Amino acid sequence: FYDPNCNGKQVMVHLFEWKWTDIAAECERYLAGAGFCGVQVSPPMEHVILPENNYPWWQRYQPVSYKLYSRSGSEAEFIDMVHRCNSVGVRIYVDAVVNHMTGTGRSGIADGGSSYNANGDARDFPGVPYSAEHFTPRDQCPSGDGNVNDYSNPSNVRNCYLVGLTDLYGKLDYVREKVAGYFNQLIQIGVAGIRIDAAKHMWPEDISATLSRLTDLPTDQGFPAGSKFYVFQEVIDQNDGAIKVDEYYNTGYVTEFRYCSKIAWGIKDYGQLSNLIDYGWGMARSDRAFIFTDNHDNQRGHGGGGNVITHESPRDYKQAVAYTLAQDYGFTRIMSSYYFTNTDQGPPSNGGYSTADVIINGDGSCGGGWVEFRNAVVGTSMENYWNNGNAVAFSRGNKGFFAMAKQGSMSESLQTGLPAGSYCNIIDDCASSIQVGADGTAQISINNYEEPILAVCAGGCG
Ligand code: LAG
Ligand code: CA
Repeated sequence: FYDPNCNGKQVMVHLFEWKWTDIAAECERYLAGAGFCGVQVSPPMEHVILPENNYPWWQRYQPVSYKLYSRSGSEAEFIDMVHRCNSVGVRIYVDAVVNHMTGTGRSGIADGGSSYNANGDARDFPGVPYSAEHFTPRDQCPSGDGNVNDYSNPSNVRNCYLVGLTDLYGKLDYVREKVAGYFNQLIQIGVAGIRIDAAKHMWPEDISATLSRLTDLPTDQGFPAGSKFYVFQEVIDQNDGAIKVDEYYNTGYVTEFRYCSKIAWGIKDYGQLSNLIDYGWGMARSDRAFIFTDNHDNQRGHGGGGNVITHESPRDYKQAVAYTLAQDYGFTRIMSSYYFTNTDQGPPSNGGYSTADVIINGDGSCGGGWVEFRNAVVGTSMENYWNNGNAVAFSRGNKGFFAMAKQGSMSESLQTGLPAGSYCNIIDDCASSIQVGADGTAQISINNYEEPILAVCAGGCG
């Protein structure tokens, strides 16, 4: 569960709420050439539809069945996307919502045609099918109202209803079989892995028992024989409760939310960048840490929110994402979302429920240089680390060098770790370059307020 199945590439992008047809085109148009490992897609299963809330993005976190029919498109469109992305070497990772089904008190018919009823004691999801006996019995949940409300007690966190969502009883073979059936269906199509939503609210042994039922990835979609599903688990551990990321190491990577806080502090105060990764604070080991500057929840103040840097402060955001991709910790994901003024707002629409097409500007902007840098320096560690509180620089072995200046300018003679020669800066498309002398040092100058960053690779990054 630890190999993302993309030939050693290092960066995933979350195309939040994008439609399958748009993602397929994006794989072919841009992501393949820019060196992306793959795409995290929004939950593809059938979900509730909530006109009364103006079709919020979070309706997709309330499953009705595992039929592949969602706001992003039909099953046929999903399969076409996976196949087209695989054929240009870009993998698809599904956001898997399997801790729960819909909220209590909800009933109706979803877009794929399946009915659901979670009114009162009813727990009817005939599209799977699940019924009342497949949900966590009330006596297993130690909270007064049946909802999660005590993060110091694992039984409360894992057996009670998360924000009123009907909690699947993952102990049952029947539930494990159904969830594994969903995953095996994805595998057969050629999906390379999953994010397990709300994994913190699931028992690690239930996840493990479910994953033990999975088949290998299909060779006809370009996976070497014996390839396994890649798994990253959403565990929000901010040292604020009983559940720790290391309980989930046996079943894959874990989301490291402390990194979001750390990089935000580091960009505010460059001095902090020197101790970004704090194992004493419980941060996940590097080969289990799944990291990001922000995610779909915390950029909206959902999922507990937090002090994170988002697109709302573009200059800081560029620095945070650049640093994240240049340093050597964890597996990285970047975020591509949509503009919003309200934290519940769904994606741009054609009116009502129908999601608008993504429009690609003529210049195709959004530089791929960072992804290429991270791929080019894979397997090297950070060396020659230098930080004066206003500017920071380091090498990645003898393959790459990175520098960033908080105020927009710096000029310093630094050890680059690179062989002698001239290297061009990927950030300004090689308009500037550095000259490395026989002793490995170079004069590092930055003069760019908006993008105060420099990165070079031995042999070029691309
Ligand atoms: C997650 N990780 O553990 C997702 O990343 C997060 O986006 C999901 O919550 C959550 N778990 C459940 O999958 C989102 C929204 C919630 C929303 C929920 C279900 O952040 O606000 O809850 O999805 O759609 C909504 C209402 C609640 C209501 C609940 C049940 O906001 O007030 O109680 O639905 O009806
Ligand atoms: Ca649970």
